[in-house]
Amino acid sequence: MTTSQTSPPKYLQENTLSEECKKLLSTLPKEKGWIGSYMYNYQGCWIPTKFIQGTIAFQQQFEAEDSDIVLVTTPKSETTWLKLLLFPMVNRMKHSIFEQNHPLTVENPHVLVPFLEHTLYFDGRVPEFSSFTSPRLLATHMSFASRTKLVYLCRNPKDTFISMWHFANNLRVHQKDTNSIEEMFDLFCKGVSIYGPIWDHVLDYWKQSIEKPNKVLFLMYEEVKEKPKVQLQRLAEFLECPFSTEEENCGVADEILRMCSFENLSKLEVNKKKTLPSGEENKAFFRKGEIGDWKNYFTEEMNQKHNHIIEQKFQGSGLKFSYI
Ligand code: PPS
Repeated sequence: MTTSQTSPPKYLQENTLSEECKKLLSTLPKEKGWIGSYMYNYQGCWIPTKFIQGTIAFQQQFEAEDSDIVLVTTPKSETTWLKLLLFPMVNRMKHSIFEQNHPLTVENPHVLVPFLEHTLYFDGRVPEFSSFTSPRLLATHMSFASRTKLVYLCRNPKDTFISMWHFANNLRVHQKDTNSIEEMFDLFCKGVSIYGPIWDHVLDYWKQSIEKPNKVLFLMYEEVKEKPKVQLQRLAEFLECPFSTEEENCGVADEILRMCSFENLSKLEVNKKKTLPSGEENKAFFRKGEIGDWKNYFTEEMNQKHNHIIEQKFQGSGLKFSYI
């Protein structure tokens, strides 16, 4: 009798680590992983096993160019949306937003704006940058100090947690092994979330944006959602490519917002049917995109515990989250 075994999707395979990396992992604190087996605390940040090697390669080898634009988020803070908005905005001279086969209609935003540690340097590979045009649009979830322009997007941590919990369970479904909300909430509160602690991540970039306002733009998803056009114009000005009067008259900013809306993008064939080279289905990145979904899941006890942590961590920083 033969037993047929299907191999796990690529994003769950963890057997490609170098001996050197395995040795390093054996010295680091570890906790249960949200998606893969474990997460390791590397330089104060919780990183899934699979991404450690790429993280180190990115840190050691990446050479920034002055014109680079780097998008930074914690996972599930609306990274996809930021990539969606930035790509057509920055490339609007090359690809008119009104063009029929705009790259956004045929490619997933994570392919158009790749992650440094997850994709370009994945497994310690040497990336090929020759196909990139200037300015290079790159993304990271890492703590990263650079001389290039950084755009940081954060989202209220309650919705970020719910989004991460759903996403992780969705990806773990292949293992028939989903995580309970209680267990993951406890980890999240301890700071053990992917690239967490989330509070350190957010505070680091919040401070950088105050110290270097020309280099680091700090955006909040809830503010972008409330006044998208104002925030898109702010983004364009920060990146020194403001919309001209002619573009204003033609409705370029409005068209970017329409094109990048959840309703429009999630319906596209590429985002409904295709998968990323790393194996995740594109549709996993489009769930609801709403503010306040946490209310459908949090108990009063979870809410109070979370509020208390937020109060402690962000006290005196001047940073306030909007939950509704
Ligand atoms: S990742 O893995 O870090 O890149 O994921 P990330 O993109 O940060 O988080 C996914 C959430 O973003 C929502 N999303 C959008 N919201 C608004 N508009 C658009 N176009 C859009 N695209 C994706 C997605 O639904 C996830 O949020 P939740 O709350 O889970 O729905």
